[in-house]
Amino acid sequence: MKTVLRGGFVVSGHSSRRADVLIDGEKIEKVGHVLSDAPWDAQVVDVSDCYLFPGFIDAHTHFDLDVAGTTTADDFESGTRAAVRGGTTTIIDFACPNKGETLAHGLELWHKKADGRCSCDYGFHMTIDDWNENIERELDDMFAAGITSFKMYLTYPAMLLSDEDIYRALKALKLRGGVCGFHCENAGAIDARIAELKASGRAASVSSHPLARPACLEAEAVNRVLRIAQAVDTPVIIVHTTNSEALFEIEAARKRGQTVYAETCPQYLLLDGSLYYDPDFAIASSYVCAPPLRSRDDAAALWAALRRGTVQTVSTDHCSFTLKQKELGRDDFTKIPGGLPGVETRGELVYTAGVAAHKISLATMCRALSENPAKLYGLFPRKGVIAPGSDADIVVYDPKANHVLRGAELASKAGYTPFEGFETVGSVRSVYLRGALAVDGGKLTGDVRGEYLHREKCSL
Ligand code: DUC
Ligand code: ZN
Repeated sequence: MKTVLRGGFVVSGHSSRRADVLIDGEKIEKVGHVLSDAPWDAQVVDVSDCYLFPGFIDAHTHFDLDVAGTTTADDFESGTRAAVRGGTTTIIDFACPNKGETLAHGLELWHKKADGRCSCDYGFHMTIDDWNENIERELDDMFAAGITSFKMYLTYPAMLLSDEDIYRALKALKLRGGVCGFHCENAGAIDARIAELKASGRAASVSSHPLARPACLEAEAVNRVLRIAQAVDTPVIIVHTTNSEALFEIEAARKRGQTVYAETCPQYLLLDGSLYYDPDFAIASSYVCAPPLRSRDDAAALWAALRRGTVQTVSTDHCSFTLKQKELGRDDFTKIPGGLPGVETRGELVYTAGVAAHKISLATMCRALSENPAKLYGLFPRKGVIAPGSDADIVVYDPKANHVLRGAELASKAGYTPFEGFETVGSVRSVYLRGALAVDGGKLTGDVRGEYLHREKCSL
């Protein structure tokens, strides 16, 4: 079955141009003036005045994850339904074995959680939260299983690695051509500040959360990881970058010749830390995530960094909890499960606050949401571009179909959105996943299945 998307603007990482797209089965066959090449029975879909983006890739999700004695509201079923509804045709989730478990066990567990349940294509990064010779040996199996990217944490006792282990793990990854993302926050100083805040009677206050985790302690951890990476002489990825001090460290490393990739998320671009001071616990706690939301100046610095390419990707860190789950921390801010829903709203938020507000170009949005994650995580050119031979993963974005975001109307099981009442410029009209219509008129068709993606090495 062939389909022609007729009359839209095809967006790429460097330009956008009016062109038709001919889809044959799961693949894109031609981009340009294609009607003369299409068979008489091809389905012609009018997408005039819409932007056609390569399917968005969200390289940072946490579905079906146990956190702080509870489990995320979204599993792979609801999480990927939410994803595809928002134009995300590929997610990469973090497989997460516990300390003491093998990577193979973590991978098997994540396949059990995801396989047969996904509405978009999916892959896994592997979390390294322990380091020894056995884990090093297992890395080869991970590459054979299509896992070429990893993650390490500089915070959280359950995940934390020592500088020595980070150094050794980075060396082992370098040998194999893997890339690693880092959650950068200084664990020890944060623990000390939590103890101080509790001792001063601020345990029940949500505003203690950002006070415990200031920007400088993120920047310290960014600097430490980058210096360790410098010693190993290997590229690294700084995930969910939130502030200008961290950006300063990233740019300093680039100036001395290091390859550093940086990610940020819509919540750090659009929201700010004043939300933690809302007197209503339900509202304030709904924004708790780590690292926390920062200042408006930091958000402005992130937009500028995205513009000049210091930040290359915008993912979501989707890690959703209901407001009831956030209640777990009513008396102790450290027990509020950390994380925000976001996988469903990223495209519309970045288009509205970025492109329509003239902060970034369409091409920059395309690079940050599609092309760069595809290259960074070994999916390009199968994903991340609308070109002959690529998967027909296409977002049809109607820039005139404004609407208001309402948590109650979203597919995520979080039941709320941190962007409640936000007026979008335009919306995701339809989404094709490998040529099949997954979203039609903003609604899930329900009959498209995602596949596991065996990823290659980084090509960014
Ligand atoms: N931060 C969060 O807020 N949630 C999940 C993991 C993380 O790093
Ligand atoms: Zn995360």
